Amino acid sequence: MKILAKLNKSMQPFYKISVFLIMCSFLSIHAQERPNIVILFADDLGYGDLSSYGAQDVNTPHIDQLAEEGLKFSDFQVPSSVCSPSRAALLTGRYPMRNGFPVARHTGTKHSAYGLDAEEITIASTLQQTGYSTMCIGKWHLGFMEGSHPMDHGFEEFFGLQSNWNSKSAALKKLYKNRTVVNEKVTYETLLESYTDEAIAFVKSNKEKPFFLYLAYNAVHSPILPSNAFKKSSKGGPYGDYVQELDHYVGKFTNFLSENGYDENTIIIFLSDNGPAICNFGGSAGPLNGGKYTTMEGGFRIPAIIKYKDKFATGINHTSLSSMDLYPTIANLAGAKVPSDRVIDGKDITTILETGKGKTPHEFIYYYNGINLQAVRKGPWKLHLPRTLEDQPFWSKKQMGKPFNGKALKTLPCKGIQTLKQPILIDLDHDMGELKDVSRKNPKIVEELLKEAERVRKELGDVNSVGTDQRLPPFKDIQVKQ
Ligand SMILES: [Ca+2]
Repeated sequence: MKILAKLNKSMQPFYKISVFLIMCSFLSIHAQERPNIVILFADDLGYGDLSSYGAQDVNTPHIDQLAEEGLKFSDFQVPSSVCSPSRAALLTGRYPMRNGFPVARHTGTKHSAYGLDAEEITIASTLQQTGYSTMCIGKWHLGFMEGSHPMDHGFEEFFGLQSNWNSKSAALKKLYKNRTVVNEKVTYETLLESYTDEAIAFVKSNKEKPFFLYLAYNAVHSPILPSNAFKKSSKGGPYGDYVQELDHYVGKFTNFLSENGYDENTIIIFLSDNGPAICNFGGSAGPLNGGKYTTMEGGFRIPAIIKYKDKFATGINHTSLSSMDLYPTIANLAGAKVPSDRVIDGKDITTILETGKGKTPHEFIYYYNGINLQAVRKGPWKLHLPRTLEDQPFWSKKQMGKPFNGKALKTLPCKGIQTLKQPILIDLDHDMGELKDVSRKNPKIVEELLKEAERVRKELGDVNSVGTDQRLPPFKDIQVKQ
């Protein structure tokens, strides 16, 4: 027995090394099986702002190439037409009314405790727990206090700004690496390049584990300040130049992935967080009406491209999908599970991505402006609901142009339909510009959508009611700025 014990003891290091090598081998194989995931999130980029989406005054060859090599979507929706709620929804897979982030965050004292709730679970948290390296680069805009910081929501690393860069705010010019300021007054025009270089460095540093990169570019949100190399590069003025600069850096990153053998095992997702700020800074929603700050299609329908070489379908896809679908889909592809203790509004669309076919998984789509439910959609039918100016969030309080006159929506103000006395029905299959009310010819559809509006109000809330599954922000008068 003594000899056996001695032998066993002498063999122990070999056993340990063997077990370690087997584990390494398993992890390596496992890492190869699970795809890397990259979300390239543009800011305020409109449905008509890319040449692959019909823009005439810009040239965006790199994003267009992604569209050529991947799936390009014609009806990809975000559940808010302003920055913060759209970001919160993408990361949690939940409507902003459900996840507690229905209005855009600003830096005033009213919003000092307003951040992505610590109880919310993000794509990054889920992937981190299943063995992914996770990084957030760029604009966060979901609160920077403890519990809301990107590193409190599953991102192992962060490089970027807490919100929108602003020349008049000391806090909004600080560039962070994780929780530390690395540049007190970062020059705005350097951000796109810095973010791209940081993204490449992150990928290079991850040899063993699969990675999840959320790269939230600040372009083409205001200020519209393209760097010198891109000034006058387009026919679209500074805005077009800025779009082209964004395209250049998307290309620098995607080319890096292709040239270094990452394509076969990396899913690249490109999309915008909301429609263009056409009232203020320009941009184009193409054939759609309205833009940022509105519940018109121009605010909610955004350019979106998904590429997974040889594994996903290619071409144009017309299915109604949502940015909230990304969470459960990515979780599925990564072999992870979404939480079962809460409603996830997004659906797993893996099969649609693989085949390029399939019906929308969303029976209804809800359009909230702040906490005001303004439209409900089923298939091609979109019912705009009655609303007053008082119902609007702070960014839509001021009347723009003439109110809707009840006859024809020929010249909508860039802020969409701000007031409405009677519901109007749009057939998006034949009228994606939302110009013609067809409610009189389709009373049953109107009735069904009104009924669904009442139902969802009870669940997610509205201006004058709190829903049964609505997380309330930590301040009163949610839609009032100060
Ligand atoms: Ca935005």
